Amino acid sequence: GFKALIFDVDGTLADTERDGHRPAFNAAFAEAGLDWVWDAKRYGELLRVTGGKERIATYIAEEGIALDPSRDASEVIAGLHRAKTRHYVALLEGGAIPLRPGVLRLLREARDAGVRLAIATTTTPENVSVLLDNAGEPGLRDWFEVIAAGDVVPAKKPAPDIFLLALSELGLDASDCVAVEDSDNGVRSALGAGLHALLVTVNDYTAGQDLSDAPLVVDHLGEPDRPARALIGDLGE
Ligand code: XBP
Ligand code: MG
Repeated sequence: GFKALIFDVDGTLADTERDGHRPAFNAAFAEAGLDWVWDAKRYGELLRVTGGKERIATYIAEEGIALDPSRDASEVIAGLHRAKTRHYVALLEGGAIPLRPGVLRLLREARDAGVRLAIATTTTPENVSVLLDNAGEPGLRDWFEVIAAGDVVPAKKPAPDIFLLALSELGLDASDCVAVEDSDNGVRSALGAGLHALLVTVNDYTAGQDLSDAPLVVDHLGEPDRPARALIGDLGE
């Protein structure tokens, strides 16, 4: 049987993008005195770029925004991004974003069955901690043996690096693991790492993406008549 589940975070464990990351970016821009506002639609376009700093850099380039030439652009972006993380953490500490339906059940069933749990995400490590610590299940963060997150690898998704790191920290082969993702970038990353047992649970931002390379795509993990365990059975266990 499968020995571990490796989860993406944003869009998979929780719908963090539209009402979590997006307003946090906007708050950071406003705080810096910038008139940049990312509405839900524009943010959806910008989501094709993973990583908050990378997303800000893409926006600046696409809008043709001229930054203060006396300051290093990557420093400016890093400063905005630090502020964004601060706003995001504050928002989630207030319990703004719950886990998606079925997620906690799947985690609990896997854990009870001795299946190991890991995370492979593009997001900043603090963002993972604050989500798990405010999900209504005390100690949830410790259920995850491996949390691979953010800038610890040279290339973010769709590159396979972060899944490869999670696999190496687990000490498992890709064929022993199931990946759970929500997006086209995540699918490319997981498949690139050799994770062919791949469950995709779409959300409003990713439902229209080309996910045809994924073996199993569902709307959410919460179908009462079809528990997540049965879905994973469909992946060939
Ligand atoms: C998630 C992301 C992240 C978040 C913001 O992608 O792209 O950038 O939007 O995180 P995935 P940071 O779910 O494919 O890992 O601002 O902390 O980078
Ligand atoms: Mg995601």
